[in-house]
Amino acid sequence: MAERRQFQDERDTGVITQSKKRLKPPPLYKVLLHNDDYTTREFVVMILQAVFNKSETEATQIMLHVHHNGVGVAGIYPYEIAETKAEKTMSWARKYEFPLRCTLEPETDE
Ligand code: TYC
Repeated sequence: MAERRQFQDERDTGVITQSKKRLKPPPLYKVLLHNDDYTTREFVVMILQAVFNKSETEATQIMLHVHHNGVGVAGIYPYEIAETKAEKTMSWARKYEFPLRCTLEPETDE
């Protein structure tokens, strides 16, 4: 019992020390949506709402930005979340046979 307690205490101390020393904000990635001539505007707006949790107004603004500028930011997240959202987007697009492209770009403070 005493041994187990000691182990527990040591482990807890280790964790606290580690987080104090090493906890840094995770590097962030932009999820970019690319324009094309075939994916419908409605589909892009749906993706922005369903995958990137945007309101209809915000989703429409982002879609139009991509339509006019060729590329735009759907959202900014830690790597694994960005990757999952990009995969979900491409998987939906493939299912509906749209050529919509979604890529990641490291976020750098400008
Ligand atoms: N250009 C498409 C059209 O006119 C709409 C579109 C917007 C497609 C954004 C892709 O990422 C995109 N139907």
